[in-house]
Amino acid sequence: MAQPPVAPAHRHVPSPTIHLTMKTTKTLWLTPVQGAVKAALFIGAALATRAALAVNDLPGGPAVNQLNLHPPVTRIAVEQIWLHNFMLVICTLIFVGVFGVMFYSVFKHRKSRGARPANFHESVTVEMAWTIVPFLIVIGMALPATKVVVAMKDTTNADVTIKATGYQWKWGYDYLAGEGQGIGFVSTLDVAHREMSDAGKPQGDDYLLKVDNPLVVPVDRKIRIVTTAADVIHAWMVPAFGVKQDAVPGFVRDTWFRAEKVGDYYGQCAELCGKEHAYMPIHVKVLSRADYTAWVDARKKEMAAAADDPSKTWDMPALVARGEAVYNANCAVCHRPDGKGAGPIKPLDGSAIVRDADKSKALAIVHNGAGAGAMPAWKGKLSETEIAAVVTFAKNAWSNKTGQIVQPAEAAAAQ
Ligand code: HEC
Ligand SMILES: [Cu+2]
Repeated sequence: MAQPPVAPAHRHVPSPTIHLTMKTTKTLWLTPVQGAVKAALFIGAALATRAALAVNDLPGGPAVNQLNLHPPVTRIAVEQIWLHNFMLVICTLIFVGVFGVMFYSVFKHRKSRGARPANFHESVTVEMAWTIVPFLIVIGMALPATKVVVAMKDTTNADVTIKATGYQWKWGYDYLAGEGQGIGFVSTLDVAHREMSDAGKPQGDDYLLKVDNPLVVPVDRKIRIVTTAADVIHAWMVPAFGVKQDAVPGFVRDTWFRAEKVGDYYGQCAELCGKEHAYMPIHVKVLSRADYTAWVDARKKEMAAAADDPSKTWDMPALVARGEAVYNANCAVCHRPDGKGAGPIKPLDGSAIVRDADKSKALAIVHNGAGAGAMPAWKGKLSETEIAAVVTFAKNAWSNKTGQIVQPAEAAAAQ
């Protein structure tokens, strides 16, 4: 598969404001004078826009002038923040200690005061100390960090498993296991936000973070996210959950979270993936368990209705593909994957009934069965769309190249 050129991968998470300024700074590559004028204009404009834009904190997303990490909603995020502070304190103590001793020594023992260098080469005590002390500090940092990393990687016993596929430039979500299994959809940036961006007129607190279909998950349940990508490397990141996992084409990676609070949480693709990297946000909606069940039911009904609308007119490739899946799931046990059948099970490959231009012949057998029940009746067990699909498949598979297509409406009429 030809892949579009990708800029060198480095972690870069644009915030809405950074995105704005990046767009504008492009105009600064001009002559120095022009540049200075433009820069002055730009700063003025930026200040004016700042004043004009009434941006508020986005709960579950970025805050205005945010300095610290996001408020945590999972145990892992809490631990990460603790680790961050813990390391910061250790580093600060070392910094103050080392620079304190250094500056004190430089000042106290300077040459102008007649200091003479001491000689403590090959002091076993000092050498032992400066080997063992840093070693103990590193161990002291590595132990708690390892504990958290191991917990982050433990994706076992998930209640719901969802595959997140990165595309240029959107996310695909497929519920692979657990409540909601079978649900799948694509999540893209809200069109209005795209238009605001094109017009250079950002608005609202969720600018470039609003999607058409948010990922929906239940609260207090372990959600395993399996990441992969269809084109280039992306990364699935939701800071409030303390989750960031690369989505690599041809590979499967996983991560998990257990959100402890109902609400909306936002993230972005966190691996530079091309020109619209900033336009593939992540919106996770955490619902109560009851609301989640209701959402799953509604979504399933919608999907069933969309999938098997008996009045829908299909094209040949789509119907054959659907039919092949139906065949493999229901018919191949008896008629074999190659359509040759075996013993009393008549072959479909080359069958006169299957090839007959009168479509009702094959439809009648599939609807009602044959051979006194040896060939089961499928009416009611498969939808008319599935029956139309599998008959179309049989009519065009193997050596049966009839070119005939059976629409769901024809199958329904033939019952
Ligand atoms: C339990 C085994 C079994 C399964 C499952 C099965 N069939 Fe059959 N099928 C048979 C048998 C046995 C016959 C022959 C019946 C007879 O004696 O006329 C047959 C006959 C047929 C025929 C007529 C072939 C001919 O030339 O007479 C068609 C068409 C057909 N099956 C389609 C299907 C399709 C489509 C499915 C899946 C939706 C399917 N069958 C699933 C056992 C099965
Ligand atoms: Cu991406």
